[in-house]
Amino acid sequence: MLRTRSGPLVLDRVALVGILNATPDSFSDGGRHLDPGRAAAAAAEMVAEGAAMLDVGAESTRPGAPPVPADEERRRLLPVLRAVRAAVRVPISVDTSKATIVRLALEEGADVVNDVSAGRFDPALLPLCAEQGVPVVLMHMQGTPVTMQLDPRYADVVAEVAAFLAERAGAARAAGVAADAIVVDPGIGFGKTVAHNCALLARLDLVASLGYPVLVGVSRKGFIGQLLGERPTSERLLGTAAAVALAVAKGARLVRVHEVGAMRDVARVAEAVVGA
Ligand code: HH2
Repeated sequence: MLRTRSGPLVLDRVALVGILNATPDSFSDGGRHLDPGRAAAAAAEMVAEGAAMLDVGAESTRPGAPPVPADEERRRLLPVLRAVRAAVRVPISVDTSKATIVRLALEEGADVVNDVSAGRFDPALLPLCAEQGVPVVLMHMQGTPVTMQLDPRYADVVAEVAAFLAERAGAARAAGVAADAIVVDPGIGFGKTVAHNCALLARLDLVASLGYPVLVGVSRKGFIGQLLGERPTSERLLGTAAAVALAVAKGARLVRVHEVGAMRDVARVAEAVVGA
Protein backbone atom coordinates (compact mmCIF):
# COMPACT_ATOMS: atom_id res chain seq x y z
CA MET A 1 0.00 0.00 0.00
CA LEU A 2 1.19 3.53 -0.78
CA ARG A 3 0.00 6.20 1.61
CA THR A 4 -0.92 9.38 -0.23
CA ARG A 5 -2.65 12.64 0.66
CA SER A 6 -5.67 11.47 -1.33
CA GLY A 7 -5.84 8.22 0.60
CA PRO A 8 -4.16 4.84 0.31
CA LEU A 9 -3.25 3.38 -3.04
CA VAL A 10 -3.91 -0.28 -2.37
CA LEU A 11 -1.56 -2.58 -4.23
CA ASP A 12 -3.19 -5.92 -3.32
CA ARG A 13 -4.49 -5.71 -6.86
CA VAL A 14 -2.56 -4.30 -9.79
CA ALA A 15 -3.13 -0.55 -9.93
CA LEU A 16 -3.94 1.00 -13.30
CA VAL A 17 -2.22 4.37 -13.69
CA GLY A 18 -3.85 6.48 -16.40
CA ILE A 19 -1.59 8.69 -18.53
CA LEU A 20 -2.49 12.35 -19.05
CA ASN A 21 0.12 14.32 -20.97
CA ALA A 22 -0.32 18.10 -20.90
CA THR A 23 2.15 18.37 -23.77
CA PRO A 24 1.95 19.38 -27.42
CA ASP A 25 4.42 16.67 -28.47
CA SER A 26 4.08 13.40 -26.53
CA PHE A 27 4.71 10.43 -28.77
CA SER A 28 1.18 9.07 -28.74
CA ASP A 29 -1.26 11.53 -27.17
CA GLY A 30 0.51 14.88 -27.74
CA GLY A 31 -1.87 17.85 -27.79
CA ARG A 32 -4.95 15.92 -26.65
CA HIS A 33 -4.91 16.97 -23.01
CA LEU A 34 -3.34 20.42 -23.09
CA ASP A 35 -6.77 21.95 -22.62
CA PRO A 36 -7.79 21.72 -18.91
CA GLY A 37 -11.44 20.94 -19.68
CA ARG A 38 -10.56 18.09 -22.00
CA ALA A 39 -7.96 16.78 -19.58
CA ALA A 40 -10.50 16.78 -16.73
CA ALA A 41 -13.03 14.90 -18.87
CA ALA A 42 -10.40 12.35 -19.86
CA ALA A 43 -9.38 12.00 -16.21
CA ALA A 44 -12.95 11.31 -15.09
CA GLU A 45 -13.35 8.75 -17.85
CA MET A 46 -10.13 6.96 -16.87
CA VAL A 47 -11.24 6.77 -13.24
CA ALA A 48 -14.65 5.43 -14.31
CA GLU A 49 -12.78 2.76 -16.30
CA GLY A 50 -10.79 1.71 -13.24
CA ALA A 51 -7.74 3.96 -12.92
CA ALA A 52 -6.42 3.91 -9.33
CA MET A 53 -4.07 6.82 -10.03
CA LEU A 54 -3.50 9.36 -12.80
CA ASP A 55 -0.07 10.47 -13.99
CA VAL A 56 -0.03 14.06 -15.23
CA GLY A 57 3.03 15.34 -17.06
CA ALA A 58 3.95 18.43 -19.06
CA GLU A 59 7.36 17.44 -20.44
CA SER A 60 7.60 14.81 -23.15
CA THR A 61 10.42 12.35 -22.55
CA ARG A 62 10.10 10.57 -25.90
CA PRO A 63 13.42 9.81 -27.57
CA GLY A 64 15.04 13.01 -28.85
CA ALA A 65 12.69 15.32 -26.93
CA PRO A 66 14.40 18.54 -25.83
CA PRO A 67 14.14 19.54 -22.14
CA VAL A 68 11.26 21.90 -21.36
CA PRO A 69 12.17 25.03 -19.35
CA ALA A 70 10.52 25.18 -15.91
CA ASP A 71 8.41 28.22 -16.86
CA GLU A 72 6.92 26.41 -19.83
CA GLU A 73 6.38 23.19 -17.86
CA ARG A 74 4.58 25.17 -15.14
CA ARG A 75 2.46 27.05 -17.69
CA ARG A 76 1.26 23.79 -19.27
CA LEU A 77 0.95 21.70 -16.12
CA LEU A 78 -0.75 23.77 -13.45
CA PRO A 79 -4.07 24.58 -15.20
CA VAL A 80 -4.43 20.94 -16.24
CA LEU A 81 -3.53 19.67 -12.79
CA ARG A 82 -6.02 22.05 -11.16
CA ALA A 83 -8.82 20.88 -13.46
CA VAL A 84 -7.97 17.20 -13.04
CA ARG A 85 -7.76 17.58 -9.26
CA ALA A 86 -11.24 19.12 -9.23
CA ALA A 87 -12.59 16.28 -11.38
CA VAL A 88 -11.29 13.16 -9.58
CA ARG A 89 -10.46 11.96 -6.08
CA VAL A 90 -7.88 9.27 -6.86
CA PRO A 91 -4.20 10.03 -6.18
CA ILE A 92 -2.44 12.02 -8.90
CA SER A 93 1.25 11.66 -9.68
CA VAL A 94 3.17 14.45 -11.33
CA ASP A 95 5.62 13.35 -14.02
CA THR A 96 8.52 15.77 -13.62
CA SER A 97 12.21 15.85 -12.74
CA LYS A 98 12.21 19.40 -11.34
CA ALA A 99 11.82 20.16 -7.63
CA THR A 100 10.33 23.60 -8.37
CA ILE A 101 7.56 21.92 -10.39
CA VAL A 102 7.03 19.30 -7.68
CA ARG A 103 6.46 22.01 -5.09
CA LEU A 104 3.87 23.80 -7.24
CA ALA A 105 2.18 20.55 -8.23
CA LEU A 106 1.82 19.45 -4.62
CA GLU A 107 0.17 22.81 -3.87
CA GLU A 108 -2.31 22.08 -6.67
CA GLY A 109 -3.21 18.74 -5.15
CA ALA A 110 -0.76 16.24 -6.65
CA ASP A 111 0.02 13.32 -4.32
CA VAL A 112 2.93 11.38 -5.78
CA VAL A 113 6.12 12.33 -7.64
CA ASN A 114 7.05 10.39 -10.79
CA ASP A 115 10.64 11.20 -11.70
CA VAL A 116 12.06 9.56 -14.82
CA SER A 117 15.53 10.58 -13.63
CA ALA A 118 15.15 8.96 -10.18
CA GLY A 119 16.35 12.13 -8.50
CA ARG A 120 19.52 12.54 -10.58
CA PHE A 121 18.60 15.59 -12.68
CA ASP A 122 17.66 17.81 -9.72
CA PRO A 123 19.37 17.13 -6.38
CA ALA A 124 16.62 19.05 -4.57
CA LEU A 125 13.88 16.63 -5.66
CA LEU A 126 14.36 13.71 -3.26
CA PRO A 127 14.84 15.92 -0.18
CA LEU A 128 11.63 17.74 -1.16
CA CYS A 129 9.72 14.43 -1.42
CA ALA A 130 11.03 13.55 2.05
CA GLU A 131 10.08 16.94 3.50
CA GLN A 132 6.59 16.75 2.02
CA GLY A 133 6.12 13.08 2.93
CA VAL A 134 5.00 12.07 -0.55
CA PRO A 135 5.72 8.80 -2.38
CA VAL A 136 8.15 8.88 -5.29
CA VAL A 137 8.53 6.70 -8.39
CA LEU A 138 12.20 6.15 -9.25
CA MET A 139 12.75 5.21 -12.89
CA HIS A 140 15.82 3.90 -14.68
CA MET A 141 17.08 5.72 -17.77
CA GLN A 142 20.42 5.40 -19.56
CA GLY A 143 21.48 8.88 -20.73
CA THR A 144 18.93 11.64 -21.23
CA PRO A 145 15.86 11.73 -23.50
CA VAL A 146 17.99 13.53 -26.12
CA THR A 147 20.70 10.84 -26.17
CA MET A 148 19.16 7.69 -24.73
CA GLN A 149 18.23 5.86 -27.94
CA LEU A 150 21.45 6.66 -29.86
CA ASP A 151 23.38 3.54 -28.83
CA PRO A 152 22.16 1.99 -25.59
CA ARG A 153 24.55 -0.65 -24.26
CA TYR A 154 24.64 -2.93 -21.21
CA ALA A 155 26.68 -5.97 -20.24
CA ASP A 156 23.62 -7.33 -18.40
CA VAL A 157 20.66 -5.01 -18.72
CA VAL A 158 18.50 -6.61 -16.03
CA ALA A 159 21.25 -6.75 -13.40
CA GLU A 160 22.37 -3.19 -14.19
CA VAL A 161 18.85 -1.75 -14.04
CA ALA A 162 18.17 -3.56 -10.75
CA ALA A 163 21.47 -2.32 -9.28
CA PHE A 164 20.72 1.23 -10.42
CA LEU A 165 17.25 1.14 -8.82
CA ALA A 166 18.67 -0.26 -5.59
CA GLU A 167 21.22 2.58 -5.55
CA ARG A 168 18.58 5.25 -6.24
CA ALA A 169 16.23 3.81 -3.62
CA GLY A 170 19.18 4.06 -1.22
CA ALA A 171 19.67 7.69 -2.23
CA ALA A 172 15.99 8.39 -1.63
CA ARG A 173 16.14 6.81 1.80
CA ALA A 174 19.32 8.72 2.62
CA ALA A 175 17.43 11.91 1.67
CA GLY A 176 14.73 10.95 4.17
CA VAL A 177 12.10 9.28 1.99
CA ALA A 178 10.37 6.44 3.86
CA ALA A 179 10.98 2.94 2.51
CA ASP A 180 7.26 2.40 2.03
CA ALA A 181 7.00 5.58 -0.05
CA ILE A 182 9.29 4.29 -2.83
CA VAL A 183 8.20 2.73 -6.14
CA VAL A 184 10.74 1.51 -8.70
CA ASP A 185 10.41 1.36 -12.48
CA PRO A 186 12.76 -0.27 -15.03
CA GLY A 187 12.10 2.55 -17.52
CA ILE A 188 10.94 0.60 -20.55
CA GLY A 189 12.12 2.46 -23.68
CA PHE A 190 14.47 4.82 -21.85
CA GLY A 191 17.91 4.03 -23.28
CA LYS A 192 17.02 0.47 -24.32
CA THR A 193 16.87 -1.58 -27.51
CA VAL A 194 13.97 -3.92 -28.27
CA ALA A 195 16.06 -6.78 -26.84
CA HIS A 196 16.79 -4.81 -23.66
CA ASN A 197 13.10 -4.05 -23.14
CA CYS A 198 12.12 -7.69 -23.68
CA ALA A 199 14.82 -8.90 -21.28
CA LEU A 200 13.61 -6.48 -18.60
CA LEU A 201 10.02 -7.71 -18.92
CA ALA A 202 11.11 -11.36 -18.99
CA ARG A 203 13.13 -10.96 -15.79
CA LEU A 204 11.15 -8.24 -14.06
CA ASP A 205 11.05 -10.49 -10.99
CA LEU A 206 14.66 -9.45 -10.31
CA VAL A 207 13.53 -5.81 -10.08
CA ALA A 208 10.55 -6.85 -7.91
CA SER A 209 12.93 -8.72 -5.60
CA LEU A 210 14.34 -5.35 -4.46
CA GLY A 211 11.27 -5.22 -2.21
CA TYR A 212 9.64 -2.06 -3.57
CA PRO A 213 6.43 -2.01 -5.62
CA VAL A 214 7.27 -2.04 -9.33
CA LEU A 215 5.64 0.30 -11.86
CA VAL A 216 5.94 -0.54 -15.54
CA GLY A 217 5.20 1.74 -18.49
CA VAL A 218 4.92 -0.16 -21.76
CA SER A 219 1.86 1.53 -23.23
CA ARG A 220 2.15 1.99 -27.02
CA LYS A 221 5.93 2.21 -26.77
CA GLY A 222 8.33 1.99 -29.68
CA PHE A 223 9.54 -1.55 -28.99
CA ILE A 224 5.98 -2.80 -29.46
CA GLY A 225 5.77 -0.98 -32.79
CA GLN A 226 9.12 -2.44 -33.84
CA LEU A 227 8.18 -5.99 -32.83
CA LEU A 228 5.06 -5.64 -34.99
CA GLY A 229 6.79 -4.26 -38.08
CA GLU A 230 6.79 -0.50 -37.56
CA ARG A 231 3.21 -0.37 -36.34
CA PRO A 232 1.95 3.20 -35.64
CA THR A 233 1.13 4.16 -32.03
CA SER A 234 -2.61 3.98 -32.71
CA GLU A 235 -2.31 0.26 -33.56
CA ARG A 236 -0.34 -1.01 -30.59
CA LEU A 237 -3.22 -1.91 -28.26
CA LEU A 238 -2.89 -5.69 -28.40
CA GLY A 239 0.90 -5.53 -28.29
CA THR A 240 0.53 -3.34 -25.19
CA ALA A 241 -1.89 -5.91 -23.73
CA ALA A 242 0.66 -8.71 -24.14
CA ALA A 243 3.37 -6.65 -22.48
CA VAL A 244 1.08 -5.61 -19.60
CA ALA A 245 0.01 -9.21 -18.97
CA LEU A 246 3.60 -10.44 -18.89
CA ALA A 247 4.71 -7.54 -16.68
CA VAL A 248 1.94 -8.42 -14.22
CA ALA A 249 2.99 -12.08 -14.35
CA LYS A 250 6.52 -11.06 -13.36
CA GLY A 251 5.52 -8.84 -10.48
CA ALA A 252 4.47 -5.38 -11.72
CA ARG A 253 2.05 -3.83 -9.19
CA LEU A 254 1.34 -0.62 -11.09
CA VAL A 255 0.94 -0.31 -14.84
CA ARG A 256 1.06 3.09 -16.54
CA VAL A 257 -1.33 2.98 -19.52
CA HIS A 258 -3.25 5.09 -22.02
CA GLU A 259 -6.25 2.72 -22.49
CA VAL A 260 -7.33 2.17 -18.89
CA GLY A 261 -10.49 0.13 -19.48
CA ALA A 262 -8.86 -2.35 -21.85
CA MET A 263 -5.77 -2.77 -19.68
CA ARG A 264 -7.89 -3.22 -16.55
CA ASP A 265 -9.32 -6.36 -18.16
CA VAL A 266 -5.82 -7.52 -19.10
CA ALA A 267 -4.46 -6.92 -15.60
CA ARG A 268 -7.43 -8.59 -13.87
CA VAL A 269 -7.08 -11.78 -15.91
CA ALA A 270 -3.28 -11.83 -15.64
CA GLU A 271 -3.32 -11.41 -11.87
CA ALA A 272 -6.00 -14.08 -11.44
CA VAL A 273 -3.75 -16.53 -13.28
CA VAL A 274 -0.71 -15.46 -11.26
CA GLY A 275 -2.64 -15.90 -8.03
CA ALA A 276 -4.05 -19.34 -8.90
N1 HH2 B 1 7.18 6.59 -19.75
C1 HH2 B 1 6.94 7.81 -20.28
C2 HH2 B 1 6.83 8.94 -19.45
N2 HH2 B 1 6.92 8.82 -18.10
N3 HH2 B 1 7.23 7.47 -16.19
C3 HH2 B 1 7.45 6.28 -15.63
N4 HH2 B 1 7.55 6.16 -14.30
N5 HH2 B 1 7.59 5.15 -16.40
C4 HH2 B 1 7.51 5.19 -17.76
O1 HH2 B 1 7.67 4.13 -18.42
C5 HH2 B 1 7.27 6.46 -18.38
C6 HH2 B 1 7.13 7.61 -17.54
C7 HH2 B 1 6.83 7.98 -21.75
O2 HH2 B 1 5.53 7.82 -22.20
P1 HH2 B 1 4.45 8.97 -22.47
O3 HH2 B 1 4.16 9.78 -21.27
O4 HH2 B 1 3.26 8.29 -23.07
O5 HH2 B 1 5.07 9.88 -23.60
P2 HH2 B 1 5.94 11.21 -23.58
O6 HH2 B 1 7.15 11.00 -22.75
O7 HH2 B 1 6.26 11.47 -25.04
O8 HH2 B 1 5.08 12.30 -22.98
